[in-house]
Amino acid sequence: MAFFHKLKERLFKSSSRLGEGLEAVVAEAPDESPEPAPSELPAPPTETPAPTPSELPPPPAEVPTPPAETPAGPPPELPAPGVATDAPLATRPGILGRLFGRGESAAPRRVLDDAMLESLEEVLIQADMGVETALRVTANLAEGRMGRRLSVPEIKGLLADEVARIMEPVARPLPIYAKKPQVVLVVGVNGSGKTTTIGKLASQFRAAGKKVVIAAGDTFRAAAVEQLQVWGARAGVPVLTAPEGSDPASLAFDAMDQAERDGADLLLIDTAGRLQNRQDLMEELAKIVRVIRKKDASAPHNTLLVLDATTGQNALSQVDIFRKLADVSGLVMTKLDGTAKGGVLVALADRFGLPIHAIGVGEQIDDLAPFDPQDFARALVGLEAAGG
Ligand SMILES: Nc1nc2c(ncn2[C@@H]2O[C@H](COP(=O)(O)OP(=O)(O)O)[C@@H](O)[C@H]2O)c(=O)[nH]1
Ligand SMILES: [Mg+2]
Repeated sequence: MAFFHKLKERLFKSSSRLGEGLEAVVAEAPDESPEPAPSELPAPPTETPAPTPSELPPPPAEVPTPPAETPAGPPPELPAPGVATDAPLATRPGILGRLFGRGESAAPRRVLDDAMLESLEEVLIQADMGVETALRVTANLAEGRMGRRLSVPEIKGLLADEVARIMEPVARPLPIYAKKPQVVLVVGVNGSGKTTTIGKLASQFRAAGKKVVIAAGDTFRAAAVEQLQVWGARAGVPVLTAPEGSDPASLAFDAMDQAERDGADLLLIDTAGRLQNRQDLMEELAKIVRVIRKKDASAPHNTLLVLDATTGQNALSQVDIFRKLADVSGLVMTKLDGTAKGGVLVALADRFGLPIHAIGVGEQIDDLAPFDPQDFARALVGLEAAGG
């Protein structure tokens, strides 16, 4: 849990922006129901009627279609009043149970209607979740809950569930193979955090007892090579360099040699990220791949695309571009600390389904964490860690 607190703290900008947005949405119409109604009671886990009949959509709309995630079987019969028809998420114990169970009824509430849904969408879009994903998340949240009166903590819990559900399938640590050396090619635009991430990865794998070699394949800037040497020294990992302006592919070839000779477990290859000249970059990456395949036809075993969270929606087009340039096998998202754009990671997961291996939350060597969807989702919406 220690890391979660750091993450929560670091993701504070996203969290507070999203949290404030939600408070504002609920405050827009804190209590629309003139008279007390059954739904005033905390936690009715049923499709009980909303405060006033006029606020209900026509009955068929209450159970529009079977939820997408339960395609089996024929469409359900219209439920008898009071019969639970909640989507699976709503029946999850834990978060909701805890929220409802703890006198949260005093919190301001707002009836979930179309206007409120639209406002929620807006808040999610502001958090860089992207229009498509924001619409999907709010639609799932609304499923079976139209007309209910929701508080901010309840909405946060529901949002966190939805976000976690999108993120869970893509949360996978960098796979480690028996293959020696396992070749990891690291790509991404300039400044996205490739070199820093390589330093952090090298340090963590080294600490886990792996033998690591780094190839400073960004030969365009002498500064990039020096930076990597500093990281290598910190991590206690050898860094192979070549003179400024030399061919990165031949460096990669030499690095393969050395990694094989040393019996290294991992070879991390840094690359330049000059997107200004896409054709050059494509040829450069293709040549690196061609050359390392002369040594090992199955290499590179991973192609990591490093994305900078502060670029927001632009990260989506970077994935599109780099998937054309290289066979991207997974993502690392850096700079999630201090950005209000962390929601873009949800959009990425939703749109591409590429594995998210790790996230960067700072510039220090320890500031790279495995991606935990639950913690991320809760931090993003501004909730405490699950279980305390
Ligand atoms: N705050 C923060 N800064 C980062 C993170 N990762 C990298 N950086 C910084 O981003 C800048 C660019 O990183 P660098 O690794 O040189 O990017 P590259 O051009 O892709 O190799 C450097 O100043 C890094 O310290 C992160 O997770 N959080
Ligand atoms: Mg670099």
